[in-house]
Amino acid sequence: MIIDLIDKLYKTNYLEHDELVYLIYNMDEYGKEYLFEKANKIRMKTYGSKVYMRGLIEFTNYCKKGCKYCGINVANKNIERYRLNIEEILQCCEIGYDLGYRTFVLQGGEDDYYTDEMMIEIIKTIKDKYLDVAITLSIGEKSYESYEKYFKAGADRYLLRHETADVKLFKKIHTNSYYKNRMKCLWNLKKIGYQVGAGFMVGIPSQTKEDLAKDILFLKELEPEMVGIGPFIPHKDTIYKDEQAGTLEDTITMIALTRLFLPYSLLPATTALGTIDPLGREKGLKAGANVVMPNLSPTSVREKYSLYDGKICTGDEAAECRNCIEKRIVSAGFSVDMSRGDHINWRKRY
Ligand code: MET
Repeated sequence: MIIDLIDKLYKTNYLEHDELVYLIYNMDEYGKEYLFEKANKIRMKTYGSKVYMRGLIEFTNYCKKGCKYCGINVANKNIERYRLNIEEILQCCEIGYDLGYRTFVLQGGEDDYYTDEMMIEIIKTIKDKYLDVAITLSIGEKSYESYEKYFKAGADRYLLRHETADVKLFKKIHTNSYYKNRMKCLWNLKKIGYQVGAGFMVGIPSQTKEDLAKDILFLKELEPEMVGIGPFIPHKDTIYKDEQAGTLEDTITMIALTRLFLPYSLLPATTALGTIDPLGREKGLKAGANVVMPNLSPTSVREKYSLYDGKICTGDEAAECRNCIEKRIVSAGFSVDMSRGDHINWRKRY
């Protein structure tokens, strides 16, 4: 029965809610092997064996939000806060560009120190200097107007994980962030013309299989160009410090299902996946992922960007990160692609 469902999903890129819940509930070892094989096959048809590289710049760990699972939430007094200025951000880009990166992901907490004018200056300066790079922003919930200004300044993509598509669970794990607004932001980003990244955590305390089915069906409706799926990992300074992390198996099962629902999506094998298992990212790639996001942040701040415990690569220089991940990609049977790596159906706007 589950094999039939996987075959149906492979053929039609869709399952009804009840079918998907049934599939997740009844997934066994054999079913997973079959699912990963199918997900890999679809990825081979759409993007081939290429793995797209994104250089991640974590430019501020100040945040006004109180996401209860997150190590840099506003209530955490135990971490040292930092901000990179425009020169420091540009320096990360320079190192990254020389290493071959053509996408820079500017990520940070929700930090009003960076006004729209400052963000626009940062975006414009990078785009003026490097004509062939894409800029991805990941700076949380903003107004339509702000998103539009960043887009006009040259930002190409925006990552805003929905975290969970279940409104009750969303409410439970956030304080001053609201499901409705998060969703509105995602639809606004699409409307403006960004390549949009949504995504969710797997293994959030009290999350059910129905919740996970909702996540995937929400993605199918939104049709984002990118989907970040990672395990929940507890952080020592949060109320979830003693909770279990999400598992590798559950996370890669969700990646594979997402690949089958959204064949053309760009799916990262996340750093969090590499944190819960030494070969987590490789296993993610084999289950249908096709993006990795090595860190370009200065090593002096990496420890401080502690979203969850045990984060890997905090000691590595950017060049080391590039080499290490390249070896891993190749050893898993894939090839590194350093181009901008836009979504396959994306039309250039210039
Ligand atoms: N603060 C942003 C968000 O809420 C970026 C990720 S959190 C470090 O989406």
